[in-house]
Amino acid sequence: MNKKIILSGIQPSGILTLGNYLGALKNWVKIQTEYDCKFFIADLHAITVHQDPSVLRENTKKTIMQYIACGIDPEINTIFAQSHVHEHAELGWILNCHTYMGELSRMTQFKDKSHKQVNVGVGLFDYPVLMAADILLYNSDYVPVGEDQRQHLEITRDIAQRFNSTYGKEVFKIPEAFIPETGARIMSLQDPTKKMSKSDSNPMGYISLLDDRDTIIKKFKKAVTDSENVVRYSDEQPGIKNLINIYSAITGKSYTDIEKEFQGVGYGKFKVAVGEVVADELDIIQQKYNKLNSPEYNSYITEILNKGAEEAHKIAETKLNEVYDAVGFLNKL
Ligand code: AQP
Repeated sequence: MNKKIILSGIQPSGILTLGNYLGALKNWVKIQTEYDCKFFIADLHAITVHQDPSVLRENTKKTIMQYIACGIDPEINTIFAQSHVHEHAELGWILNCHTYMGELSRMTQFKDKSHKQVNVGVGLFDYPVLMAADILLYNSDYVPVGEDQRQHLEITRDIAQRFNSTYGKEVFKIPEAFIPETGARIMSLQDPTKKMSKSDSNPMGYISLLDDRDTIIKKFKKAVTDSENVVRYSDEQPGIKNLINIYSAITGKSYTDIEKEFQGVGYGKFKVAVGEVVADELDIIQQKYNKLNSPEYNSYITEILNKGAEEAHKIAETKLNEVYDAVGFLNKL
């Protein structure tokens, strides 16, 4: 039986965070045997804000190693770098011609990210169209999306439906959101109203997957909370709610069990407990990562990328040909 197709990616715009892990990677590991998964490194997306070229190259390699260290199995999944499959950019252009300025202007991620830039690049505005191309190239059935990406999936569906009806052909499969069982939105440790981001200018706001134990505990100890001193899962206590979410996502314990476990215990002890479970889980990932990061694994990583790009290209090429045909481009003979 054909497995349903899932596509997802992460930008190599820094070292991955606990947010990327709990919101994406940990869930990908759970679904990787049940679905036909394409996991890519979104390097074309990363340059929507300026990246230092040598850092980007390093981070791209590190991102693949982090995928594998987190448990993504290269034997059963297609893992590739987005820029290695040129059809992403090409389909992006075609879809640009089927997307309205007004639609893109409503995207909240653009509004949030453009505020942080002095000169706002067109790529940042156009990001959702490239994301639509990523998804539609592979006939994806499902796309795992957090709350932050839901709007982008909606616009992908709109563009795909518009394209199909314009040309009177079912060229694109209409993808659905895949809502993971767990994986709350992880917030910044310094401002629990903002999501945890790898490009945060304050490293105290995020836990990097490669932070050492002492740094992890220190960051949790300094996490911004409130003065209630009661471990309770409530919107009025966003800092504590975030820590409970993290503790729950790592241990699998329910919010009420966590509230009971830390009843009458001050925030100090709770924060250290959260830091400890996170450090334990990341320690296992870091051991695998360090092994992959040694020179003897260099060619292994290159092989995974080459194989992934080849597999992805085959599917993407077929879809792009269908698209070129639908819009009326002359066949190259
Ligand atoms: N804080 C988060 N909580 C839960 N899930 C998160 N994801 C990212 N941050 C959190 C999930 O990770 C996947 C994609 O990450 P991305 O790097 O491609 O884009 P992003 O969401 O913009 O991540 P960052 O870390 O905030 O990157 P920068 O700082 O470069 O913009 C998605 O599945 C997302 O839901």
